Amino acid sequence: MKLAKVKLSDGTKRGGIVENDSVRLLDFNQLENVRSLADVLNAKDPAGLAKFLVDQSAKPVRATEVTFLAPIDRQEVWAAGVTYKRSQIARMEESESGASHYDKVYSAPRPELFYKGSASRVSGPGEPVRVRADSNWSVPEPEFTLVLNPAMQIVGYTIGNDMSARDIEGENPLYLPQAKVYRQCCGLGPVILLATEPLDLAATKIVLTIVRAGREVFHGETSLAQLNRKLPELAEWLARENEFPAGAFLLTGTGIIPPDEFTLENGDSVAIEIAGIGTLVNPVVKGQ
Ligand code: DO4
Ligand code: MG
Repeated sequence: MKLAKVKLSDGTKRGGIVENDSVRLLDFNQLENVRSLADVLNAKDPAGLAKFLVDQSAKPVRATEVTFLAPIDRQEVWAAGVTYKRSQIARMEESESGASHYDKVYSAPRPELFYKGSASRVSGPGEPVRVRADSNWSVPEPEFTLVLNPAMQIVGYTIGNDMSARDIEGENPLYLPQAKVYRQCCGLGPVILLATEPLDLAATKIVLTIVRAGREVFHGETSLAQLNRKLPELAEWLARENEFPAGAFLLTGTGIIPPDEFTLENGDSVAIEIAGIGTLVNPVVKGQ
């Protein structure tokens, strides 16, 4: 089952179950303790609860007639890094002083995990993601993203874009928070696929396409089979000595990095497709 947050043509925001090309709207006024998509995700049986909440008085709406919003409420967003060989190599190349750190973290038992933001820094489908005005080398990072409940169980999957300033991170690894966390630094959406079926890692393809002035300027592909960590392992490390009362999103790292001469420009369009989930498309803005 796929769940989403949508905005209707009259401006109202609703939860929904996405089925093929239509959305069945949810009514969050039926249960006192279920008022948001996060409340559904954090329940014992998200799929059963979502079915119960379907608004029987509303007809399904066409997916093309609603705006999909970032499927986040009060959860924190975190990210894992250097979880694919491609990322390890690229990081070692971009950082003279920090190369050995990336090498070590790729194979160390403890993964790299960093805080990426809260809902205020997240862009939903169609909303801009940002290149920092003080960066001249920035890329999108297309990442399979775990949706975790407060018990840190994996309840769903979505698409994440970990926007990254490679020049700032490369200058000094201690600048990582500035390279990674700023306004509009993260894309999420368009839907959450509930984790009810086992995942076929090799079939879970991740495709990144970047379009500039109508022309494709980058295309890259990988799959979850290339991920050097187990998904539950990443969730377990994030949960250590930590509490997430509202749950969390965990981006699991990038396996696609454009060539070193590539940087995003104002007006580019970034599309990330993950098999089984959908496609997250965001325009790029760069401040002056
Ligand atoms: O070490 C820096 C960040 C790595 C990262 O974001 C990734 O590999 O996806
Ligand atoms: Mg990343």
